[in-house]
Amino acid sequence: MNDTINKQRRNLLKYAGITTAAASIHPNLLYAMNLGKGNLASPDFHPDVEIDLTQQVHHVSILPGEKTRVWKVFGKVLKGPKETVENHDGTYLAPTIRLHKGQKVRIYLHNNLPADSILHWHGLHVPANMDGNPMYAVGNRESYVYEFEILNRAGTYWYHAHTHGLTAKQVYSGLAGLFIVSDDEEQALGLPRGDYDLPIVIQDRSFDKNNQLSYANHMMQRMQGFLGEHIMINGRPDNVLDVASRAYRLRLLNGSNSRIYKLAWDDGTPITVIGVDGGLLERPEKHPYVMLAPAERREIWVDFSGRSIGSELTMRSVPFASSSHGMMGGGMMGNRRGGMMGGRRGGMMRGNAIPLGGDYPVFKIRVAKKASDNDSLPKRLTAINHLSIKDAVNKADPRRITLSMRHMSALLNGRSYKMNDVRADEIIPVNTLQLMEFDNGFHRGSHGMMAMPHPMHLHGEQFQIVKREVNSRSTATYKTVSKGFVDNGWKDTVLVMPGEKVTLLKPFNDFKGMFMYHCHNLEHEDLGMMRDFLIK
Ligand SMILES: [Cu+2]
Repeated sequence: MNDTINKQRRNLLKYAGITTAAASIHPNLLYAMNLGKGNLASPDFHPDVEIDLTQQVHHVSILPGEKTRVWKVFGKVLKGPKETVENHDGTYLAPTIRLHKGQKVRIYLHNNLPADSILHWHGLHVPANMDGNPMYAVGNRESYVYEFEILNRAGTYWYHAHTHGLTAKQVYSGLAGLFIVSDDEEQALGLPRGDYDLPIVIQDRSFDKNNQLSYANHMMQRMQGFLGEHIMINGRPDNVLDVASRAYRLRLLNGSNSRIYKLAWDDGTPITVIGVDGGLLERPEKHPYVMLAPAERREIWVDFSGRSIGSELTMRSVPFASSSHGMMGGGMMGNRRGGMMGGRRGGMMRGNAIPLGGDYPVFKIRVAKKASDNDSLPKRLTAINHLSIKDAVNKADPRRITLSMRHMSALLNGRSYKMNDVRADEIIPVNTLQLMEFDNGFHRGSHGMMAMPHPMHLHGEQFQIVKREVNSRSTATYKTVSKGFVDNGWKDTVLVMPGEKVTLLKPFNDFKGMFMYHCHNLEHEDLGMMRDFLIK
């Protein structure tokens, strides 16, 4: 057994890029690894559910004509309810995993791809060595065994590749899927179920003339983030969803690499939000539109019972500005698909890429049949334990994380990502509540071509947003998006606009080790806009 553990240790050190000798002078590293779990199944862990996920190259029919080469995750239930894994044929989209709070799950990840890879369970509160840190990437024909208990409340979570320097490309190729958690409280609410509980994964992709996914990787694209030509829903280009004339629960995930959506129903119906990243809100909220940044989720309630059979309703992304002088570059000129080039600020014409902040349809709902029953929207959805600044151990001295972009790099507190490079200000005592700030040019004043929105994600437990502040230079930009933030629930990703500072409260309970924080514009992440916290 010791030999096995030592072998794992050596392998992990190898992935971490350092020698065993060097590790002795990096006590944090060994601390973080919690060795003995991870690569192998533990005999002491008794799973309720066992899942096999195999990643491999696959060819699927997405567009008419030639098949598209994708990186596909195939899921299989080895133990537990068959409905735990739902595979999606004919798309790059990874299987949907459905688990219940309190279940213990073991997931065998088999990597048959011609690259190193590792999966991260986005939004889930799991031990550090189960979190998919890039240091745990496994190579071709290697496996990683995850074992954890579902501690999260019911919600729409997801999972995706988190491989060092390759996250954007791997997610784009198909390594991302939904991870839906239920719990008893949520099940008792009487929200729409089954066919009426509809996940909607929104992504953008570009295809070349042979139907192959195209992902250019030039510096300008990396600085702005990838923007595709087609909006895909659940991995498919046919964005029409047939519904019955009744209430639905729509679970929206923005699984795009960098595209931010400003979603609004085209007939002016307000959007009724019932949940965000970390599950249900206390009560439903109506917004004229909602912002959905990469990695964010919104659960919305929509009742089609008053609509006639055959009627349609379209969810559009409507114009917004994405930089302080970006009213044009941001697409406020009413850019449409295939119309004038947006992204002047990006400086590059990228074929028919839909501009960020443009005006375009995302998906269409068609009321196709009459429903015989309906659900009614509960006035109160759940109780949320509101965190309080007075309970933060650093209430007088928030941890500030500044976001910046310089020539060829994207930085957090002026630093670029490096594996096992924890600095003094990145060490956090376990079981503490921390007051934190993401500062996107709020203090220095936002100007220059590098002022961009950044969807910031913290691994580990969900956090709560305390306040948003914006500097005077950026208020015009800000007004085009501010009614679309839903800041009342539990969050794991927050969109920080140019010139903005977001203050939040984040608990770091239960698990020690390395937990990442990074921009979820995946091109920014791969460009270095990522760091680790060491919880100890
Ligand atoms: Cu970013």
